[in-house]
Amino acid sequence: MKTERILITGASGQLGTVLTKALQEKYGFDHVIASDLRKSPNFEGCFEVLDVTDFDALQGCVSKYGITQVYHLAAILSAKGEQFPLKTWDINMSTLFNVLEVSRLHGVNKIFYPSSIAVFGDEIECVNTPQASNLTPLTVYGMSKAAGENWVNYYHKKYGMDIRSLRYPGVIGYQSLPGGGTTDYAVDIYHKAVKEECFDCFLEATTMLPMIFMDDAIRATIELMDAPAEDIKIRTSYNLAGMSFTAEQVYYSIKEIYPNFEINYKPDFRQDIAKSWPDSVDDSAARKDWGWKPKYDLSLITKEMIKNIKTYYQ
Ligand code: AKB
Repeated sequence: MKTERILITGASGQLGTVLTKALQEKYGFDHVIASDLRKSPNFEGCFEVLDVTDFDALQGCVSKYGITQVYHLAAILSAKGEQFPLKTWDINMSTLFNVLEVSRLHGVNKIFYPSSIAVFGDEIECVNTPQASNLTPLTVYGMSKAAGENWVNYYHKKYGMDIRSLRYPGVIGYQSLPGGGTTDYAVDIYHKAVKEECFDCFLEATTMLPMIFMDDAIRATIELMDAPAEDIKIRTSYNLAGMSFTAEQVYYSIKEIYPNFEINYKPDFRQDIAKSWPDSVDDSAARKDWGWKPKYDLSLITKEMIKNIKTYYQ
């Protein structure tokens, strides 16, 4: 078997931080090259400062390390993207094109491309949103991911490249902080609870969104990437579900541990983004094709989040 050399873009981000560690454990420290615009302070391993909008810099890195797999996580997310719509489109698309072209030219074996529930808009069945739904996203981030899904499908069909993708729900983890997303509230709320501070929620109490615990999100990514190529029937992107909850439900699950915890609902522009996304998604294709099954529900997440976040503030 050819020795894998894995490049992760956006490795200092919320998912990248944890995925890098998981891939280091799986493939060994020397086989994983983490890259981002900045290195996280406590990072251990091989790191390259890399701006993926720079084709030559990316090409240099892929050829320097003989990269065989790319996990392209670098992107501007939904909420931040609405502040800079054209820049967001430009960055999200140009980084993807660079990854696809450099990978094609250098014979990279496998690529992972994260998509998102943001690809859906308000023209869908919002409960159990089917895999093959109308994609009319209302954010630039969602538009870039819907276009990206079609581009990775195109590169697979035209050049036979093995590119795999998941439509992530909001990811909830204690290991790293999210930034610029609409689902970020569901991580921030746990930090406020542990610090015994009141939480100002930028969504309405009854807004339901699909979410997934970080451990499940990482496991899904690795299981998808490990699956035999012939099992991957969907080459745009798979719906992926963990569980769904409202802001109020996560608040009450935290209150079981911190009875004095308080919340104020102060919806802002992110409420409109959340309203345009599904309440829950149908991930039966992922379950059938490569055996996906989530492990964490809301009460388990709350216990894990609080237990681990507590150690940061002691
Ligand atoms: C966001 O909120 O923008 C992301 C996502 C759901 O893709 N977490």
